[in-house]
Amino acid sequence: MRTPAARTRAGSAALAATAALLLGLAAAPAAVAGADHRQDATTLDGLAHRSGRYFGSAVDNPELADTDYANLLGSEFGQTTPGNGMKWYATEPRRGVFDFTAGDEIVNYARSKGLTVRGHTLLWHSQLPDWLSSGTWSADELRSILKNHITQVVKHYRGKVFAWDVANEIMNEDGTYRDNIFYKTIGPSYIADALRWARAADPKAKLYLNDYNVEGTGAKSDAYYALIQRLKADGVPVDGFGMQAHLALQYGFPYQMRQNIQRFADLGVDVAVTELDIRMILPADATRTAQQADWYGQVTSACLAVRRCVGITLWGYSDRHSWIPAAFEGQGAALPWDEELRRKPAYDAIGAALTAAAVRRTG
Ligand code: G2I
Repeated sequence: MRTPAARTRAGSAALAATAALLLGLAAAPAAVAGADHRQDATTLDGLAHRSGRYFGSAVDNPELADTDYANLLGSEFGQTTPGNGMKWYATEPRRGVFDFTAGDEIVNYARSKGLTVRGHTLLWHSQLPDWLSSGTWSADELRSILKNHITQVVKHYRGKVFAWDVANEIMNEDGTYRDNIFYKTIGPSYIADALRWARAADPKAKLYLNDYNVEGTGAKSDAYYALIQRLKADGVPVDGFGMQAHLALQYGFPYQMRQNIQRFADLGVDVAVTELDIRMILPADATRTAQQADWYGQVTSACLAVRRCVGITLWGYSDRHSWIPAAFEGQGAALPWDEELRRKPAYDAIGAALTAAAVRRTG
């Protein structure tokens, strides 16, 4: 539950007033005891909800101890994704020995704040436990290890996680399969099997393939398009395509993002923007910050233009906690909130795009 004080954070009023004006409301909806942020037009998630979408942010376990950060996460967003807590190294650190501590902590936090949870991720080439990546496995052994992992993790979170990134980053840039341990040992059938095992463990969770550099049309997104088409034709349970959207100003906006989202939707799957951030070469200046805001607005509009684009998740919402400076030297300032948790122009651009879509929907 949110306190009235949390609902009247500085700066909310301007966005709320714009939203209320555009929506023809006399004022932003009053804080009603028991109402959640999905009804609150002063938050990004509340605005997204008016178009039937969620707006979320990833969170890593240590960040929950940052109270200001955790509180804002809980009040502004309607969805979260554990940044690391549900990965294989965390959930099955020893073969057959499962540890759900980190994932549970985020699920419990999310429940206490009324946020939904996307599960990330059941299989990936990175952050595997040593016992798995350094072992030598036959195809049958690895298949059974993968089946057990997926079954245990998905069952544990049944009813608590509404969507899973079942397979993460399984393609190369040129559209060939990534040579991960599963592909090398089992061959491409591991993808369909993983989806089937996840479905068996939780028939209600939405099952996604998820990757980066697939936001625009190109060889990599073409490969996913063909793969999802084949999986569907074979009756394999695939429900969604996750576009991570780790964008960088210096590389240009993804080519035909809206059309690309639309073609996946036309295949009969949901699309989600799952890990959005827009980095730049530092230092951030007014021009770059303005361009970044424009891009945040464009991504939001591209998603909201397609009915089956179900929501947007930032990969962390503030520059205070971001993976980027450690991964890309000299780059950063990628999120809509700065290190002091102050809103940047990107925040208003997202709000404006969400508001415009809500007006189109109600108008
Ligand atoms: O790399 C950005 C994301 C790309 N898509 C898949 C995501 O799962 C991935 O997330 C990031 C996390 O946000 C980082 O926090 O994945 C990284 C690993 O590739 C995570 O970084 C690692 C650090 O490299 C480790 O040094 C650290 O021990 O996080 C670990 C746990 O804090």
